[in-house]
Amino acid sequence: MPSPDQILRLAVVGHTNTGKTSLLRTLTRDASFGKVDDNPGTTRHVEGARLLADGVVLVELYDTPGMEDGIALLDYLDVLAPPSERLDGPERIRRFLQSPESKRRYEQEARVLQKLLDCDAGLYVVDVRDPVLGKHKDELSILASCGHPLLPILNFTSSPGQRLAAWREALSRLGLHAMVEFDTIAPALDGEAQLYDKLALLMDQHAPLLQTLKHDVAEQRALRHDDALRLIAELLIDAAAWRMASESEQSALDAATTTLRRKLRARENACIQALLKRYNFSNRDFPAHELPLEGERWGMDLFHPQALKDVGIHVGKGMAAGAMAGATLDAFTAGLSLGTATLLGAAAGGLWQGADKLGKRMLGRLKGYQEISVDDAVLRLLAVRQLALVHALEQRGHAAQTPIELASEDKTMQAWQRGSLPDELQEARSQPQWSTLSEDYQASARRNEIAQILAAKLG
Ligand SMILES: Nc1nc2c(ncn2[C@@H]2O[C@H](COP(=O)(O)OP(=O)(O)OP(=O)(O)O)[C@@H](O)[C@H]2O)c(=O)[nH]1
Ligand SMILES: [Mg+2]
Repeated sequence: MPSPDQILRLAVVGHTNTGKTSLLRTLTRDASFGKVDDNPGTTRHVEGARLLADGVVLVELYDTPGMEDGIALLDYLDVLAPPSERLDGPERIRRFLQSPESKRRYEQEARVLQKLLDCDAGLYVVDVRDPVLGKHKDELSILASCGHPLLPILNFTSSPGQRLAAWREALSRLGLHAMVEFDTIAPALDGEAQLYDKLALLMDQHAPLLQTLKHDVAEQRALRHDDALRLIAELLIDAAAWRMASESEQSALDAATTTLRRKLRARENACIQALLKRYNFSNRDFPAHELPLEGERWGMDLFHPQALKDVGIHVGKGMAAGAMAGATLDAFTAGLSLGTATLLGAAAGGLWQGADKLGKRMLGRLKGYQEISVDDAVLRLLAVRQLALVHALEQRGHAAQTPIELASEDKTMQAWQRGSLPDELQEARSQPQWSTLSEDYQASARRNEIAQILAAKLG
């Protein structure tokens, strides 16, 4: 475990309202960190957070209040410590921190400068939509006086109206040549890696620690991805394997279909919750799925033809809206891929090993039963929707405020929109006991193996 002096301490600084608190949220994957708001002056005090790898604290990050009036502060510093005195940067800042104005007019700025002095380096957050003004230059020159490396973080790079080139030039003129584009709402997949690499260039004594952090971030990302695909594979197996027996009268079939839909919606919801949790997001990030029954968001309902069309799945006649939409009716075979006649004959002769589970009374009435299972189109919808969700979660920074919108034009999703369903799902179809939705659910090595293969195919 590194001793406290081996922990890298970073102050997140910058003009007010540039996304400093947002950066902390995204780097810590914690959407509840601090307070984020459209108005300037939101953060009033320094607040810390930690970055860990393997349970070991590597970095302490400090959120600070925004700088507001760099021009006036620089003038004040020139009065307090005139150039003729030849004080160096940190000496000038220390003199300011002992001055009465540091407790009054410049209280916010004093908190920032004190924190930056205490830290090893600063991350200077820039809103690249802002024009480069004198106040920015003055505040940068004050921050640079603290004598620590400053890495500019160019934020809002995915927003329209940016002045990236102007900022790059202005920063270089102030001697800041290393900088990194990092949009806190939609960071590039390798955004953190770039940030830690650039930082390592500025402070080579901390390079090994930053390497460790960078590798851990990549490893965690890969683990999350694998876990997510496994969650989806489990959902698909549960859905594909599931078979419900129903008497053949229409009213019984309708009732069974209603049950099938209700339970499958709940099962999809459980998968969505698990995915959100795995990526450290919450229902607030994806409210669209919360109204899966009738109502204005019918487009999200698993069994509504519109939901299929929305994600590019061809809707056959069977999926026309109606009482049985989304369910497939079969002669009763308990999922075995035997001809019905063979099965019924075997069952009547007591040879079929599933007979015990069904009970003697039922056996006599086998012919009067039908099986309901989940339609292929619904399996496709389940797959496409979860894949689209994972895609969105992987692109999303924890600073994001607007709800997730699913898009379904990814390559992996295309295979699920058209093409044949994977063999693994066909196999699951004939194994009703593989569905955790079934009362007869049984864990098995083969199911586990199939889930693994399916997860790999989803990737
Ligand atoms: N579109 C977009 N919005 C962002 C981005 N970063 C921050 N915001 C928004 O900008 C506003 C300010 O973000 P904060 O994180 O509160 O900024 P801050 O620098 O901590 O602000 P103060 O504490 O007031 O100095 C919020 O409404 C954020 O949601 C970004 O990369 N893209
Ligand atoms: Mg803030």
